[in-house]
Amino acid sequence: MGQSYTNVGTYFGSVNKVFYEGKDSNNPLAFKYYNPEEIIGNKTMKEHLRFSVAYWHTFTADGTDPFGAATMQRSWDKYQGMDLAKVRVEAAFELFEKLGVPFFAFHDRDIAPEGNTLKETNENLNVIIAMIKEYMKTSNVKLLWNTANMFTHPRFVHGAATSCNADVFAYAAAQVKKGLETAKELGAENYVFWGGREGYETLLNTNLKLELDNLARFMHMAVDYAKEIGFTGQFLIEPKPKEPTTHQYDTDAATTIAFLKQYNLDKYFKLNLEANHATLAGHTFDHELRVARVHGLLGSVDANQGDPLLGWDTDEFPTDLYSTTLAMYEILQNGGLGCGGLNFDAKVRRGSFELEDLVYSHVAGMDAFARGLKVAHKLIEDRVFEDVIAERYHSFTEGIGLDIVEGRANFHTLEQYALNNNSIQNKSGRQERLKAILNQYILEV
Ligand code: XLS
Ligand code: CA
Ligand code: CA
Repeated sequence: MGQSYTNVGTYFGSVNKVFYEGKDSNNPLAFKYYNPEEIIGNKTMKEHLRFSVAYWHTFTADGTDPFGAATMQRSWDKYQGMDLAKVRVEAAFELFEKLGVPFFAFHDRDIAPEGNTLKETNENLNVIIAMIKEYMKTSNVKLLWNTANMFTHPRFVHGAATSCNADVFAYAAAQVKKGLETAKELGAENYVFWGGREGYETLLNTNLKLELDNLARFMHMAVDYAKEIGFTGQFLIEPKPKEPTTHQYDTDAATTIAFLKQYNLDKYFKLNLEANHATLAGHTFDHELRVARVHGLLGSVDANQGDPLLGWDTDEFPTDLYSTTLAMYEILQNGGLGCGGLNFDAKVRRGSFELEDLVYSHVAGMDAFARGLKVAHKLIEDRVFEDVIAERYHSFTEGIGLDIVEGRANFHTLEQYALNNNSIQNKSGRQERLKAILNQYILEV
C-alpha cells in the first residue's frame, strides 16, 4: 500500500470516537439523537440513514470564496501533490471511523491530482484507488458513490457531454469510463452524474437539441459500458437548476425525469436529490423527493441545506428539523433509499475553519436527520397525514369520482353529472391545523 505517514490516527488530534450520549448530554462531540443501533420500525437508525461523508467538502475544500482566500486549517496542509492525496486518505478514514459513518463519496479529482496527460492522471488515480481499497478492507466503510469532476478544468468551459467540441465529449467519455472502472474496483453502490457545466448561458450560440441528444448518447454509452464490465451499482442523476451555467439541463426532478423518459433512460437511472438544489429551483426539498418518489425514481439524497436569503449553492450542513423531518417522511414512505444514502454534500462555513468544526458539523447533521427519522416514523405510525389525505380525496372512492378513477367517465357523462349537480360543497384543507400538529410532533416525539 506504499508509504504510510507518521500521522495515522492523529489527523483529528484530540477528537475521540463520537458516541451516542442522549439528549441531555452537553458533550459537543457526542450524538444526542443518532443512536446507530436503535431500532426504528423494522431497521436500525444506521440502516435507515446510511450516512456518507463527502470527500470534496471535508478533505479538499479550503474555504476560498469569490471574495477571499483560503481559511481552513487542516493537519494535512503541509503536503502537496500525491503526498497530499495520500495523507487525505489517511485523514479521511480516521474521520469516517471516529464518526461511525458507513459510507463516503468522491469525485475522481478529489482523491488524486490531474497529471499532464489523461494517462498520467489515471496513473495517479490508480495509486490512490489501491490505497483506498486497502483501507476499505480493514474498515467497515463503503463507497456510496463516486462521480467525475467534469467542470473544474478549463477544457470543460463549454460543458462535457454537452460541449460544442467533440474532443471534449471524447475526453469526458474517457473520464467516465475510468470512473465506472473505479466504481467497480471499489464496490461502489451507486455512480452519480451531476451535470457540472451541462447547460447553457445563451441560446444565441447554442444548439439545444444537439446538446440534449448528445447528453443522452453519453448516458447510454455509460449504461452500456457498465454492463460490459459488470458494474451493477445504481446509476443516479442529480438535478440542479443553475450554477455554474445560467440554465442547467437537469433543472429539477420533474425536468430530469422528463429527460430520462424522453431518451429511454428511466429504467437505468434514479435521482440523487440535493436539498440546496431544490431551494435554488424554487422548490422545497420534500417536493423534489415526492416528485421522484411517485415516479419510483427516488434513489439517493445529498443531505444539506441552502440559505433561503441567498441565491447560491451554500451547501450548509442540514440542521433544519422541518426539512429533515419531511425528507425522512418521504424516504420512509418510499420504503427507504435502497442502495442510496444520505450523503453530506455540505461544507463548514468559511468562518468555521478549525479541524474540530468538521466533526461538530457532521454530528449536527447526523443528529438532525436522526431526529427527523424518529418524528417522521411516529407521524406515519399515527397516520397523522394519511388519514387526513384519505378523507380529503374521499370523493374519488365512490360515485362519479370512482367512475373517473376507474376510467368509466368521459366528457359526456361528466357534463350530464355537472348539469344535475347544483350544490358543489368543498371542505377546508386545514393547513394551519396540520402545521400545528407537525410542530407538536417535532417538539414532543
Ligand atoms: C454541485 C453538486 C456536486 C454533485 C457531485 O453542486 O452538488 O457536488 O453532488 O458532482
Ligand atoms: Ca450534490
Ligand atoms: Ca450543492
